[in-house]
Amino acid sequence: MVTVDEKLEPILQEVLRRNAGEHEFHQAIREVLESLGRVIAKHPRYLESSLIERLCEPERQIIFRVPWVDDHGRVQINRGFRVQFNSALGPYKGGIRFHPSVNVGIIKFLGFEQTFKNALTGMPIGGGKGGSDFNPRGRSDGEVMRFCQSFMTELHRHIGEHTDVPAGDIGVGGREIGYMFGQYKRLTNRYEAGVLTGKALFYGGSRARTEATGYGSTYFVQSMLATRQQEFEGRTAVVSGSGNVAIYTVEKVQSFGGKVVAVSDSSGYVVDESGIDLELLKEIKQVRRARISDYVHAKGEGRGAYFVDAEAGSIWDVACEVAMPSATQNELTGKDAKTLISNGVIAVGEGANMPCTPEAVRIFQQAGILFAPGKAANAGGVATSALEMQQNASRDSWTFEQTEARLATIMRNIHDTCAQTADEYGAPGDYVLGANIAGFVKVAQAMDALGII
Ligand code: NDP
Ligand code: 2IT
Repeated sequence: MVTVDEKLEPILQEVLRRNAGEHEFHQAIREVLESLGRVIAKHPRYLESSLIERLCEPERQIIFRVPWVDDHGRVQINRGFRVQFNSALGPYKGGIRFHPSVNVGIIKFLGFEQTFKNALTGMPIGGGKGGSDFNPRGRSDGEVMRFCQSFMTELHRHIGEHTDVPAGDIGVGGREIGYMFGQYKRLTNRYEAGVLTGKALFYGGSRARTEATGYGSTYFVQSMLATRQQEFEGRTAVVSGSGNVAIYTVEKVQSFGGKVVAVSDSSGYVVDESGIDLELLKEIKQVRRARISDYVHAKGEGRGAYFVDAEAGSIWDVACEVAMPSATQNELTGKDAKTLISNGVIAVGEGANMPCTPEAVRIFQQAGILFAPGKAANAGGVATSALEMQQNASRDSWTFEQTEARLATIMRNIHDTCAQTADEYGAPGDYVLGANIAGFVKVAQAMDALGII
């Protein structure tokens, strides 16, 4: 049973007290503090100057009203958030999430995780996250545009290429980034390409950014498998979700010779024993913006694909050797972990942020399953965002091959850093500990050097 070191326990208790009810934030903090006992034993100076307490407190939290008018002329009001968590290593950097479940605790957990993730990339970026409880599902393009414009009308005062650089996350893709960039440009009268990443190629986006998170998490799992002389070739995989991260995970796993047999959305999951048809998946999700069950109808009844409603079962009931949870937080429970293990899973790579519950992580690790935590495995997205910022700053545009090669190198380096750090701190193979410690040390060193700010 992992516990928090007794010297860190008061810090945890204070965070729980001061951020009451923010369960996801508590979960993320607890997981990192569980790893830091070994660091403070080796480097007690990190207990000085309340460095860890400062690291757990966002530098700035902005909450604002987002009023907009729907297609029926009715006024709608949402809540907008931007949590600027830590800027010791560079401007705040992290996505924007539009989902009805968004609240300040969720944005804080994401901003906290982002700080360590961004440090692991080795790029000069701090951590932040934003979003709104706006639900884009079923909204027209016009409604989404008006919402994005209203959201940016407030957000624009707080961001900038040297201040804070948002990007996409759940519910925010190329369309939303375009609307937000347009409004930022209009409000500031500046063509400041580096203020947002995830832009389309024709106005300053980077090749391979769209693919980067899913490709990156697949590269990470490939490196993990290689430590046991294993590979994707010939293995079955299950990828939850069917959004940006999931789709490009399916694409990369397939290119490595793996067979993805199931994908999902919040309504349920689809199993296709012959392997998910990637082009059909893209057509359903990216072009039609439809539900995953439509995959079965589009493929044709009796052609080996079937749909299971979310009420009737979990995607993790589907047998596989590699599991890549790529939808949302806490989507894979302890019970799911046990099912996956009894069905023969050998590796789990978190494409989403914190998709496995703490109990699930413990069960995988105790069973000796290769387990890649999200803050390491899904860092390819933000790393490629930083490459987009580089291209914007130099007014350059790299080829797909060049950009993907950089991504592959970055992912290999993150893998090796996590593995070596775990070795160094006496926990070989523990990528959770490796990622938390390596990320923490980078941020802590910078904070230490900058004085008490
Ligand atoms: P998308 O909006 O493109 O896709 C999200 C997918 O997850 C959809 O299939 C969605 O189903 C499903 N999903 C979302 N919320 C829930 C829920 N509460 N229950 C069940 N299913 C849900 O988002 P992304 O692919 O961009 O993000 C997926 C995950 O990856 C998130 O955790 C995000 O933070 C993380 N991530 C994203 C990065 C990026 O570059 N985009 C980078 C690093 C991490 P439905 O359509 O039915 O809601
Ligand atoms: O969680 C994440 O790393 C993202 N949503 C991507 C952030 C970014 O700035 O590209």
